[in-house]
Amino acid sequence: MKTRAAVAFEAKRPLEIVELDLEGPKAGEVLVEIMATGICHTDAYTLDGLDSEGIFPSILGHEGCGVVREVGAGVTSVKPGDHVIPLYTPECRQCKMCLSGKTNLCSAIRATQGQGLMPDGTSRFSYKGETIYHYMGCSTFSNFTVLPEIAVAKIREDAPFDTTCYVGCGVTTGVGAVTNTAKVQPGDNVVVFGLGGIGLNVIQGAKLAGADRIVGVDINPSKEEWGRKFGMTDFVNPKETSNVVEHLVEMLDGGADYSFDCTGNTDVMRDALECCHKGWGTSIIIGVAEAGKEIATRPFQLVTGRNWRGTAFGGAKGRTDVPKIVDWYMTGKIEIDPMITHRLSLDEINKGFDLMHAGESIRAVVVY
Ligand code: NAD
Ligand code: AHE
Ligand code: ZN
Repeated sequence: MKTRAAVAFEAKRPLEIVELDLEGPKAGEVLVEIMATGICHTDAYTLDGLDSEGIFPSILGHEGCGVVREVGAGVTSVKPGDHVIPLYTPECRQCKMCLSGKTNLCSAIRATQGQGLMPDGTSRFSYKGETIYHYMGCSTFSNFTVLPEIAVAKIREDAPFDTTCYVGCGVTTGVGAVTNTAKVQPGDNVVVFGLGGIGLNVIQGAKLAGADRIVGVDINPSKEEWGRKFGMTDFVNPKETSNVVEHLVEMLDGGADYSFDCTGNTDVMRDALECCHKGWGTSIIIGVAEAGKEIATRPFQLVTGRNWRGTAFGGAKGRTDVPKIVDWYMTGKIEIDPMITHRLSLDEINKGFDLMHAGESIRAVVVY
């Protein structure tokens, strides 16, 4: 079949909207009509050539929501008409990682996913006979995409596509980092670095968990108002303080119980660790750093009881947890609507990247 898609033909070049060929689903796969997709900073990072796994030409996008239109042989968990969210972290429930009970990092198809291919080692997309690669196993910047059955979460049908797509990455990552990874407890003090599409969801997760002080840190002063909307109690602009770590440690009587990096900047990651409370403070890395970047601190920071951890997709097990997060949204436990700042057509998708880089959007969503 044919599908319209925004193709990343090369790094650092705007996406091009073209009509592609898409092969139907093979055994264990499903064809999904994507109804809406968010633009996450990770898409920009890959398009900017900063991803060590970046492959071109490819179809980016990993924060979508849509409807199953066809299923391949042997598919039993979803059927045509089901509403689904594609999962860049699938959940096979059979691999060592899934069975460990210790992680959401399913390993069933990670190797081929990282090569831009379906689990059988081939791509379903082509343009003028040339292979176009998949991205993060999702490729939601295509109106139709093919996904392995283990990489879709079935969700309720009354959830609107143009907001619920955000659960496919940003909402689950931010809220899950607090509830699944850090397991923030009532009364804990939290510091969030970077108040964008992920950081604001960390803030709303921290509020949900009953955190006491929720301190937001951002170099963009317009983010103060955004943070306060979702439960931030204090704001710090690092440009207005000579030493942000000392400032935070003093402000929180010794430091944060939990801090979160939502910037992808390795210098910020160091500050996030070092503003944690001696003896127990834990810093969670969410931000994705440029290829070749490394983190550093004095080992003494860890010797004296601070902990450094990371999280992917907020520690969520996609097929199990994503439908629950959609329920949280639909019942008002968490908010999404105010964070969807822009709705665009597929033809306008490059504007969504510009808005993100200018710090003007929280989430720009492409509605097909
Ligand atoms: P975004 O562009 O919406 O937000 C980034 C925010 O960080 C902005 O508000 C910006 O002003 C702020 N910022 C930039 N430099 C800063 C600095 N030096 N100090 C303080 N604040 C600073 O991006 P996003 O969509 O929220 O994504 C944030 C990061 O999380 C990205 O690196 C993205 O790739 C990553 N991410 C990781 C996961 C995961 O599973 N681990 C999931 C989604 C996104
Ligand atoms: N490809 C990069 C790593 C990118 C990365 O860490 N991705 C996160 C999700 S970001 C979503 O916006 C993730 O899930 N990581 C776990 C995994 O298995 O990829 C690189 O450095 O090579
Ligand atoms: Zn993302």
